[in-house]
Amino acid sequence: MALKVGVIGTGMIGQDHIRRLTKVLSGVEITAVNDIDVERAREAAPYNAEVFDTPQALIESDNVDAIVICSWGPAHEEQLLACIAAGKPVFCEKPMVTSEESAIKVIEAEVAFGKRLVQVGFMRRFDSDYRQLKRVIDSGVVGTPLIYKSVHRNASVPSHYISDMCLNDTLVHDADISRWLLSDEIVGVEVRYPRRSNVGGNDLKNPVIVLLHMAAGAIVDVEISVAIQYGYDIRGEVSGETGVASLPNRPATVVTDMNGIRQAMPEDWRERFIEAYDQEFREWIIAAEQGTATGPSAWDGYASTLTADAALRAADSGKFEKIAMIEKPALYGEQHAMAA
Ligand code: NAD
Ligand code: ISE
Repeated sequence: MALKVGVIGTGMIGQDHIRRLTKVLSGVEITAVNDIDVERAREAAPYNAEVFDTPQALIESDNVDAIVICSWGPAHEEQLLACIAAGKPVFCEKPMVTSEESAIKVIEAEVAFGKRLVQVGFMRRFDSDYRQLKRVIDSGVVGTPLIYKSVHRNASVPSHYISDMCLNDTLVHDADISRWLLSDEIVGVEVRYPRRSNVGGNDLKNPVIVLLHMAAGAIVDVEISVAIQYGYDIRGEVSGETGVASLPNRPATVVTDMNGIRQAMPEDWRERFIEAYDQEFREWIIAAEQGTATGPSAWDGYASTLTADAALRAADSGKFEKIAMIEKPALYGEQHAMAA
């Protein structure tokens, strides 16, 4: 029998996930949708799905086995806690929540429930290129990782995107993938602003360079540029003691014409990570059918929230800002060594 899913938030990514859950993947059926914009929910609702007035009513419906949250970050805490209270598996888009206090509430609720229910939308972990890069790092072929360079370039961002979002919206992907690739925790953050780009409007402090200090001593150098115009450009390269391993260039048709020889870039995250999102949901469905969750956890959501908070502090202070984590509950596996 198909997994009955309710989707909360039917905006840009909500609609994309509805498309993949109805047209790409099997074993799943969307039975319910909700959005504070009721008209948008109605338009996005697949045939036969019920439009609910509130997230709470959707979560509690007997016709919903599992929930996908694609609302705005500040709404996630309440919706996640309601899913955990109902004992239903939930996929929640990043950022999991927007404060340390909220992240701890989610962790405490899940630990009290006694089983993982939450998967956070860090889709890079499901991308085949990142998975291959992790296999290479874990194999030891490049030696102990010393430096990781993470480049995160958006062609443009919407008008509501403000400077802080480079650090509390976009950076969370680089923070999560660095922790995952290096199997380590982030213990401190520095932020530097180079010369400001005049392209893109929004009066943005863009680009920004973030240094993530890992517990074992490696440093991650993140470039975030959100108005580079030419496409969505995501790069990653690890320098180890004895070698270097990088994400490959994505294959793309080579066009030759009077302007030269070139290959197109993906326009945005939907295109670049299309297979990763599909795989993320394949694995979510399998776990949700068993009443649980795998993949990026509430602990990972907590870690990226702490990094975003520290980055915002570092942007203000111009200094190294330390991160202190609570003890990792056994539900989320082993604690990585933390620096003193
Ligand atoms: P969006 O503004 O296009 O859509 C969000 C929708 O949620 C809107 O329709 C809004 O009306 C609805 N909403 C807001 N608060 C709500 C509430 N309390 N209850 C019900 N509905 C509510 O935004 P988006 O770009 O689709 O982003 C949604 C989430 O997905 C954000 O957290 C964002 O960071 C994340 N996101 C993740 C990725 C990724 O690559 N993983 C990409 C884009 C967006
Ligand atoms: C967006 O919300 C995402 O999650 C994208 O993956 C990221 O590249 C972009 O910067 C964010 O705004």
